[in-house]
Parts: sequence; structure tokens; C-alpha cells
Amino acid sequence: MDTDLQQAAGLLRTARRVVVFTGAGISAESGVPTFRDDLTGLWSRFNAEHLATPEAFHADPDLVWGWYEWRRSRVRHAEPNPGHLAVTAITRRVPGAVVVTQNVDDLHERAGSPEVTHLHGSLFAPRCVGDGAHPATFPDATQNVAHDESPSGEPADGRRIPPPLCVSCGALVRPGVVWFGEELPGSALTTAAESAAASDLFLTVGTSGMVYPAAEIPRIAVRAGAAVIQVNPQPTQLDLFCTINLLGTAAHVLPAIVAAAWPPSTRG
Ligand code: BJW
Repeated sequence: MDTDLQQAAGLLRTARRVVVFTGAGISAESGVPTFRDDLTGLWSRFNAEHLATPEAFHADPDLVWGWYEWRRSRVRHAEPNPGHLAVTAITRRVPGAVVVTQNVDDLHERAGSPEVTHLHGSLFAPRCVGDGAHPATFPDATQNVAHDESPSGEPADGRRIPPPLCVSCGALVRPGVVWFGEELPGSALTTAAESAAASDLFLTVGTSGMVYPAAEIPRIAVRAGAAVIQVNPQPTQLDLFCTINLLGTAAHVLPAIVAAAWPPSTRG
């Protein structure tokens, strides 16, 4: 691991076009659950089909909105961890470094990373389901009140909360995230694909690499000849493509790479 870490740091120090690609694992140490981890992942406790599809929202909008309110409340109470801060340090050290995330939280932004590309939308950008798909705002009651949770942080009772109505057209407001079967925002996908194709170093952190088309992004970097560094405590679908596979958590490994790439004595 030490040799690999030093090698990763060397690649980072000399790279000119860096992409940092993140998934739920980078926020795990902030207390935001991943999706597919055994026991702790959201999909081990909740049924994705009933919560994260347009059909689910159509069938039971109050259930879906309530679940996302619980998720939003958890993220609002979370803080960026040393992994997010290390990503920001990379964006400050490498001009033009690009951060692409599949995450719907705002922890990269709160850690100070500029211009984060969100492939799967945001918990904080609701929009209406009407034809115009107007951006919407949260009503005060749901914005400011973290609704009841059990001591373990579970939603109180699978609580249903009616979604607000769009002030422009009266349609239901929905979470501004990308559900299964939905198209990703075109501009985000283009930015991610073009950045990967132009990269000489691609850092993939905390993603299982199972969900498409996002999972295609690291593969684009590989085809473009970029070195790929993975940071993840578990094996993933991307292991085969990695130049260096650093087995460990984001909050431990990313600061260690940054410290090795730019030792304090060399920092400006
Ligand atoms: C750590 C760590 C630590 C832990 N440090 N690491 C076959 C059947 C059905 C569908 C499909 C199919 N094949 C392909 C599809 C399509 C589908 C898909 O890919 N499904 C697969 C699951 C099979 N894709 C879609 O539907 C996409 N849309 C689409 O294809 O549209 C086509 C279209 C074209 C034109 C018109 C219309 C349509 C949309 C996908 C949207 C994904 N949405 C979600 C939910 C977002 C909203 C929400 O948050 O609720 O996005 S699903 C979920 O997965 C979320 C994530 O962004 C995404 C990726 O997950 P991620 O980040 O990789 O998390 P995990 O949990 O999988 O992995 C965590 C990793 O962290 C693990 O490796 C851990 O080891 C690691 N880790 N602790 C570092 N401390």
C-alpha cells in the first residue's frame, strides 16, 4: 500500500488534466449512507423500485417525498469529511481539475470544491413534474424542520409527507434527482465524458461502478490512456481497469495521497 500510495502521489503531482470521480462512499464517513454496502446501504433496507423511480413517485408521491425529506435532513446535518477536503485540495493544486460526482449531497461544495458536476442531480434542487419542469423551492415547513427520526436515524415511520405544489403551474414538486430509467442531465454527462476523455489522471473514489451511464465515465478515461487510481475499501467493477488500486476509505487514503504528493515543506 505504501509503494502504491507513493506512486499515486507521484502521478497526481505530475498530472496536468485531473478528474476526480466520486460516489456515495466518499460521504460514508460523514454519516451519509451508501446504496449497495451490505447492512448499511440504503438498498439493503429500502426498496429502490418503490422509492427511486418515476413510477414510484406517481404511485405514492407522499411516501417518496417523505423518504427524500429524511435523506435531505440527514445530509443537512452531515459535515464534509477529510476525503471531501482532500478533493478540494487537489482542485486548488491542479489548475482545471474537474470534480464529477454521482452524489446528490452538497458535501463537495461545502468542502470548498468549485464547479462540481452532479450526474444524478441534487437533493437540494427540487423541480415540478409539469411540462416546464420549473425549478421549485422548499416550503418553510419542510426546509427548516428536520422531521422526527428514531435514535438510530431511521425515518420515524416510513412517514408520508405530501410534496408541495409548483407555484408556477400547480403541478407536484419532485426531488431533483435522477431516478432509475431517467435520462441524466445532458450537460453534466457531456462535461463528465469530455473531461474523462481529455484526462491524464482519473481518480475514482467510493463508487461501486455499477450504475450506467455514470459507470461508463471511468472506462472513457481508460480508453483515452489516462492512469486510473481507485480509492475504495472493497473490490469493485472497476478493479480490472485500475492502474493503482488503493484499498482503504476516502477519509484516510485521500488526505494521505495529497500529503505525499505535496509534502507540507513544498507547499506554497
Ligand atoms: C467507500 C467507503 C469509504 C464505502 N470510502 N469508499 C438492467 C436493468 C435495469 C436497468 C438497467 C440495467 N442495465 C442498465 C440499466 C440502467 C440503470 C442502471 O445502471 N442500473 C444498474 C443498477 C443495473 N441506469 C439508469 O436507469 C440510469 N438512466 C438511464 O440509463 O437512462 C436511460 C435513458 C436514456 C434516454 C431517455 C431516458 C432514459 C439512471 C441511473 C440513476 C441512478 N440513481 C441513483 C439514485 C439517485 C437518487 C437518490 O439518491 O435517491 O443514483 S441509484 C444510486 O446508485 C445513486 C448513485 O449515484 C448510484 C451509484 O452508486 P454509488 O455511488 O456507486 O454507490 P454504491 O452504494 O453502489 O457504492 C458505494 C461504494 O463506496 C462501494 O464500492 C463501497 O465499497 C464504497 N465505500 N465506504 C470509500 N468510507
